[in-house]
This record gives sequence, structure tokens and C-alpha cells, in this order.
Amino acid sequence: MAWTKPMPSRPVVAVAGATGAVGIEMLKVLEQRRFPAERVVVLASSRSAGKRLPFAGEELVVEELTEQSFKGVDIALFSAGGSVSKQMAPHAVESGCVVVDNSSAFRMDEDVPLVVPEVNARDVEWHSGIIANPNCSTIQMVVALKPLHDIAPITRVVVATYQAASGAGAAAMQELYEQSRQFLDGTELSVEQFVHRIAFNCIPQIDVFLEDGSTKEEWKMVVETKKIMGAPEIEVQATCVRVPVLRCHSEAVTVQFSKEVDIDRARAALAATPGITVLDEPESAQYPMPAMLEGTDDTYIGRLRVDSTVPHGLSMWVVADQLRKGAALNAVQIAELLLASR
Ligand code: NAP
Ligand code: 3JM
Repeated sequence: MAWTKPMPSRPVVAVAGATGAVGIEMLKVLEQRRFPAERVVVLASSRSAGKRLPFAGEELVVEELTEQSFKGVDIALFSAGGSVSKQMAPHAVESGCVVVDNSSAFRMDEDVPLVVPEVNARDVEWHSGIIANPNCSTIQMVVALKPLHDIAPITRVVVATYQAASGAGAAAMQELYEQSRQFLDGTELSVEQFVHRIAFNCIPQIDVFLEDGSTKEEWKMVVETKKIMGAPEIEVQATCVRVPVLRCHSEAVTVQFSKEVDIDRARAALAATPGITVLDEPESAQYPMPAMLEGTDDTYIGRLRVDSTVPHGLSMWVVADQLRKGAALNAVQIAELLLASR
């Protein structure tokens, strides 16, 4: 059922999963963008209840996330994992709260818009209480694809991702630090957060394997891209790889268009798009790299070139801070759209 409850101009905002890698970033983004929240409620598991989190010069006290947490809350930003979202988001909606969910729990549900503001901002208008934030790797790719698709329809995308350890959470990022130290010290490596050691390694598996031999992370990129872009005809082939980078996902993306696209026109269209920075000066070795882009908001694009092995092909390198544009920033931008469409 369509959502009819009006949004106040100063909503009460809850962050569910506030102590996590994404949740902490959400608090930073809300503060940095001066989101006009009447009050911010920070929720996590019972393990964190009573913990204090800095916000806007004050300290917020973490409360245990329960079914009752959403009374009087207008917008809930969820990033506590899929099972918590499945269990708790319906209670939040019942309390009259609009949920912006970061997990994959509801993304492909027909009555749930899947939104990247630069691509399909208007989809926030038809939600029934839940709006889904796409997967981090999908978000930065569709930001790059949209201005190109507007020049000439895209028919096929081949992508390989180089995904940072922090994409698997705060504990996974810590494991990269600790394993690197253990490796250099020559001591035994503790492997808990990933299926294999991540220090000085690349793991071509993110999330579980599916019957067709792809992983669920790869499947997410395929189906989410079609839904966000409203273009079920775009074929996507993805290989998702975890790499020993702390923060920022990188993607090697090859796009095939239905007709000829001039590379300079493509470059100009990307450069003119808010939310994109083109950094592409091969002569001075300037291109996006994860280590230089931690904490940034834009999707950075470099290494733009023609792919002459297919008709109308273009290749590029796309980097974004996945904790910001890939998660927290995109979710807060969705909340801003909810306010703007009041
Ligand atoms: P994380 O660092 O492991 O943090 C997990 C958060 O969830 C913590 O605040 C944790 O609280 C809380 N939590 C765990 N179990 C809970 C429970 N039973 N009840 C209440 N809170 C609970 O993970 P993260 O990187 O922030 O990611 C969190 C989720 O966001 C992921 O699982 C994923 O679904 C989603 N995510 C989405 C994107 C995206 O691109 N859209 C990117 C990354 C992650 P405690 O500190 O109390 O344990
Ligand atoms: C990114 O429920 C879980 O265990 C979370 C798994 C997860 C997801 C997901 O599927 O929601 C970890 C990191 C994502 C995501 O954005 O798809």
C-alpha cells in the first residue's frame, strides 16, 4: 500500500546498527550534511547498549534495538545485516517510520524502490514504508553507467570488482590489519572474517555461491543494475573479488553500447554529472586509487578508453568510498529526497 503519512520538516532519525562500519559513517554523514534531524536515536545489539557515540559535538547513548525502538521515529536508517532488517523493519514501518535499508533483504521486492539518487531519485515516491539502498558495488557502477546510457543505450556490461575489506564490516577491516602484522611478524595468521586469508591475497568469492557458479554478490550486481536503471535488457557479467585494501571499492568496467559513442562525448557527459569526478590524466599517472579516496563522496572515473574488441565498446576504472557513496551517503541522500518530496 502506498505511503501516505506526511514527513515532518525535522524528522526524528534512528540509525540501526549505529556501532558498525556503515552506522558510524551514517552518523558522520548526517552531521556533515547538517541533516535537519529533530533528534538522532542510535540502536545496536544488546552488546553495545550504553556505549557512547560522538555526534555533532555531543554523545549519543546506544540503545538496544527492539520492536519498540521506532515509536516516535520518522526515518530509520538500517545497517545491521539482512536478518535484523527482515525481523525489525516491519515493526518500524508499523510504527509509522520510513525505513531506508542497507541490506539485501528487500532490494528485489516489487513494492520496494531501489534507489541511487543520481539515477532514479523519483522512485522514492512510490514506497510503501521501505526503500532499499543497493549493494555498494552496484551503486558506484550505476552512477557511472547512467550518463553513458543517456547518450546511447547500453546493451552489455562486464565488470570485475576489487572490493575493500571494510565492505565486510568493522571486524573484517580489523582482520586485515591484524593478519598483515602477523604475516610480517612470521606468526600464525588468524582467519575468521573471510573464507581465506585476506592479507597479501585476493579472494574471488564475496557472499555465497549460487547454482550457476556465480556468487550472490555478483548476482546482486546483475539484478540490481537492471532494476535501478529501469533497463532489464542490459546484460551484466560480474566477477567480485575481495582485495587487501582497507576502504574504497574499485571496478574495471567494460560497457558495450547499441551504437557508436564518441569517447570525448562520453568523457564530457561523465565530467558534467554531479557526483562524478573524472580523474584521467595518464601522462601524469593520474587516475583514481582507493588509498587516495578514503572519506570522499564522489564516484571517481579514470582510464577511459575505447574497447576495440567489441562493437561500440568503452572501458573505464571506477573507484568510490563504499562506506560513503556505497552505503551511508547514499542512504542519507535518500532521506534527503524524502524531505524534499514532502
Ligand atoms: P558491522 O561493522 O559488522 O556492523 C554491524 C552492526 O549491526 C553493528 O552496529 C552491530 O551492533 C549491529 N548488529 C548486529 N547484530 C545485531 C542485532 N541482532 N541487533 C541489533 N544490531 C545488531 O557491519 P557493517 O559493515 O556496518 O554493515 C552492516 C550491514 O549493512 C551489512 O550486514 C549489510 O547488510 C549492510 N551493508 C550494506 C552496504 C551497502 O552497500 N548497501 C555496504 C556494507 C554493508 P553491535 O556493535 O552491538 O554488534
Ligand atoms: C554487504 O545479512 C548479512 O549477513 C549481511 C551481508 C552483507 C550484505 C547483504 O547481503 O545485505 C554484507 C555486506 C551486503 C550488501 O550490501 O548486499
